Amino acid sequence: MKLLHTADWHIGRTLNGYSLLNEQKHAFKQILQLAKDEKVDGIVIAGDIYDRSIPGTDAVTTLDSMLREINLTNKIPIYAISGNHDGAKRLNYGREWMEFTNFHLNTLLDEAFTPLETEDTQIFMLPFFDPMDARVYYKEQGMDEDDVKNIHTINDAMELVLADMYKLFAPNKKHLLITHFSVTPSADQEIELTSETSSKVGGLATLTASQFDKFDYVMLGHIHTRFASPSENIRYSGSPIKFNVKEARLKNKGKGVDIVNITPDKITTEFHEIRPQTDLIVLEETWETLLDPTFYKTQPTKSDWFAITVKNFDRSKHINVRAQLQEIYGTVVELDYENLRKDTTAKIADKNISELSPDSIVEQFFQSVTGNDLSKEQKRLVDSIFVDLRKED
Ligand SMILES: [Mn+2]
Repeated sequence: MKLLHTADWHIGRTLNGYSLLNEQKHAFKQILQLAKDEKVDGIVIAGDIYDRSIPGTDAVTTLDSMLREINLTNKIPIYAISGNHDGAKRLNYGREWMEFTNFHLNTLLDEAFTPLETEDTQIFMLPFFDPMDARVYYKEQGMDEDDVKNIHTINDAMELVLADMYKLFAPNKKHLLITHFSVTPSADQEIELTSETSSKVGGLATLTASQFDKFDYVMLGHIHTRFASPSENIRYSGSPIKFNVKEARLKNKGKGVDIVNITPDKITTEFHEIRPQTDLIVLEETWETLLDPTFYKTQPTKSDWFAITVKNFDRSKHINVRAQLQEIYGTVVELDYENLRKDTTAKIADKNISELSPDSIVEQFFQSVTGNDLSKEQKRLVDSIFVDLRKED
């Protein structure tokens, strides 16, 4: 069995207000062509298909035509799960009838316990979920109330989920997992090349590779670079395109997808690069250099996008800085000046409230307003409110 592993498409994403749709379409064409050339048995999309839970109409029509082209025009099966950016319930729309064309889509925890079976392989598809989802699920499964309340972290939840999956393992078959989480090589290691998500916050705490070692191969989404892959058999494909300047800065930046070849004796991974249509070029130069023709004539001006930091710059002495740079370079998606309170912007960008679990938002809010931590009783109350809310969802 041969699968193409990709993740984190984030269709509908913008970069400082600039749409990335054309770039995403360009990457998609290469992914589809590769799938056809390699005659794969399926395309795995390991979560964060859309950039947001309520995607814009242009994002919806773009994704629709991509999936149609894979699955209807080219009859290639799709194995997709939702990530933390997707709206699980919305994305679930059409799930049952899409099965008829081998478009397999899991967005809810309870769907993860029915693996897809081929003659020699079981494919488990575990969408992103948080500890609260696990509480709701296990409560519905009739788990003891006290045990349900002991599910606090994603580690607690994952232990239960994986144990239940292992029970379903058919002997003599290969076992694959598709999922969307931060997974590190070992417990004391933190992932530096994170997605926009800090690996330490709330329900998004990291998992460790050893938890998954009963699987023959794990295809991950969530972290946008394949260099964060925790092991040879537990792999991030990374996103097909660069989404921000931080990513463009990374030296080992080639974006792409994996071709995973599963045979009875071994599983091999082959990386295939996806070339950008419009690359994102990061420049950190002085004003004099930036305006010097001998410098900018060596740059892909007017074709690629630029993120520019002007070094040693006294802004008060210049006007229309952006206009001047755009005149030379074309699209300047980000303009920054050296020594201008970089610390504060970094902090704000780190604390993306949508990445926190609901209970930790309440905890942090309470902490910042009162200066005190929630008491045990208060925590219990917050927990039960969220469990009840989730049931109503
Ligand atoms: Mn992502």
